[in-house]
Amino acid sequence: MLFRKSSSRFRPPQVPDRAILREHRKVIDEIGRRGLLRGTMSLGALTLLTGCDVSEQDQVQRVLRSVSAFNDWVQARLFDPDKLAPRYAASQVLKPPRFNAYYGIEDVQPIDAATWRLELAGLIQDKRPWTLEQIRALPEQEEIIRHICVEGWDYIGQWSGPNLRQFLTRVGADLGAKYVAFHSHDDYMESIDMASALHPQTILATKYAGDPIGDPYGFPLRLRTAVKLGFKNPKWIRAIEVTNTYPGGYWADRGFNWHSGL
Ligand SMILES: Nc1nc2c(c(=O)[nH]1)N[C@H]1C(S)=C(S)[C@@H](COP(=O)(O)O)O[C@H]1N2
Ligand SMILES: [Mo]
Repeated sequence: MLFRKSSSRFRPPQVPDRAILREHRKVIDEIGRRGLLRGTMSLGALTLLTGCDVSEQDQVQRVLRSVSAFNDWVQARLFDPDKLAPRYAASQVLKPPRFNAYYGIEDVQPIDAATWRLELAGLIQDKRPWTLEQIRALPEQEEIIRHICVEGWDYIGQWSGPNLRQFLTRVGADLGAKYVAFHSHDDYMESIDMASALHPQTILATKYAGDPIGDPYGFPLRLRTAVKLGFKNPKWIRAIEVTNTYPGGYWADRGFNWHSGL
């Protein structure tokens, strides 16, 4: 859960304090009035966030503001779904990237590239697993895009690797299916809608800023899509599954909106 990080800035979830709810009433009301939260966070998740203690109020405000900023960005593009997300200059890229996971960086378990395989499951014709060498031999696409985390921070990153649409096409995935689910080595699972999987800025990233992605950031393979919030970009992928059965996801199962993106 959001609150289970080993180096957690949050207390465990608890009944929100009325005074704290009052403190945040203004920003919550503002977001509610503009219908901004609707797309990203359930009332349950918001209630948990407002359960943070008084010293963490800045953090709560940052979370709410980032959700609101992201939703503004989403709304601005709703009328033109084919529009690409903004791309940035290489000089703006954060090096190294900023780490996040539902646990601390010291608990990251590095993956052995030699034994790693990408498994394929579900509505895919050719389910032969892929080695890292085979993945690296595919044409690469680079995206310099903004990564936005609902915890209230963002950075511009430079990711490259095979385009997901091309990969799915090549392995004979049913592109008319509803969902693409990504299973990770750390028990994380997130899934996205097929339209987002096929978006031109959705890639299977093997590199960050031109070098193989570092262990904490998802080595050897992570999803990077410009049309979803940070948590919909699974790291350390071990399997890709195409399915018509709603797969849910790590954060969706904990109250965040499953779509969380365009
Ligand atoms: N496997 C896995 N992927 C994950 C997570 C995780 O805990 N496990 N955290 C997500 C969240 S909340 C964010 S913000 C990004 C952070 O990616 P970064 O460390 O490369 O910045 O990874 C996402 N992908
Ligand atoms: Mo995140």
